[in-house]
Amino acid sequence: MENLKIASDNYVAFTFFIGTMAMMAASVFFFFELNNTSKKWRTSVLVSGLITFIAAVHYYYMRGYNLATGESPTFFRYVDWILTVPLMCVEFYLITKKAGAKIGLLWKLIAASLVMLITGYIGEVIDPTQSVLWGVISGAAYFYIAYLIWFGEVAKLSQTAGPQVAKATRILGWFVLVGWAIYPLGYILGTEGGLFGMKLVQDKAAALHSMDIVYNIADAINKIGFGLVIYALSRNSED
Ligand SMILES: *C/C=C(C)/C=C/C=C(C)/C=C/C1=C(C)CCCC1(C)C
Repeated sequence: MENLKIASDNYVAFTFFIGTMAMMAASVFFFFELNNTSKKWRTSVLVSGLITFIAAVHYYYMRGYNLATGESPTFFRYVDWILTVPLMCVEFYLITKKAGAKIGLLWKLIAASLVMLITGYIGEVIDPTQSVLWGVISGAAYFYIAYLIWFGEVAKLSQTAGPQVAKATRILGWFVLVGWAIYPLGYILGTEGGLFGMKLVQDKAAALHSMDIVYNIADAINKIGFGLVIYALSRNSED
């Protein structure tokens, strides 16, 4: 049992614990607010709740895994991302749907996010000697998503969907551009043979631990904050 107790200086385990609680609380909030949400926005707020709920379940598991093994739960992070990131892409489709977004846009966003995450996993876990190549492919898919949101179809549709949707899309665009950029940075710093790889990182275990803390904080902002922007939109939009 000794190593299943969170030591007061174990910040990795502590942020996994706080992450679990925060994701759970956010899910309860989004689900309970569904009743007071207009029909037009109900699916969007529901998806916000699903994103934090899926994360809560993964965080609960990752917290236990990390305490029991002391290791970084890379595999379950990717499982969590592969379920939640496409759902975040679904949000962009849902909020621009009223302005005429086609189902093709939804598939483009989902496909790009899957390419980004699957190639990232290959580079991080399966084929780390080629991590630069896989990272570049993954990065290209990431920039494609950012492009669609900032300059492409999502941006154009959000302009015709009214000022509230346009504003929300811009804020969510910052989440994608800045909030999501934390993850490729972690990849670059932590992956063996990565751009800086072992040159910059002397102590791989310590690097993975600080990466976990950064990821845990980033996830809370990117998932709960993202959902709250959608929630605010559901309250502010006149129609
Ligand atoms: C809630 C979780 C989120 C928003 C996770 C997002 C993850 C990414 C944007 C990951 C991107 C990556 C690259 C762009 C290149 C290197 C490999 C990844 C998968 C870390």
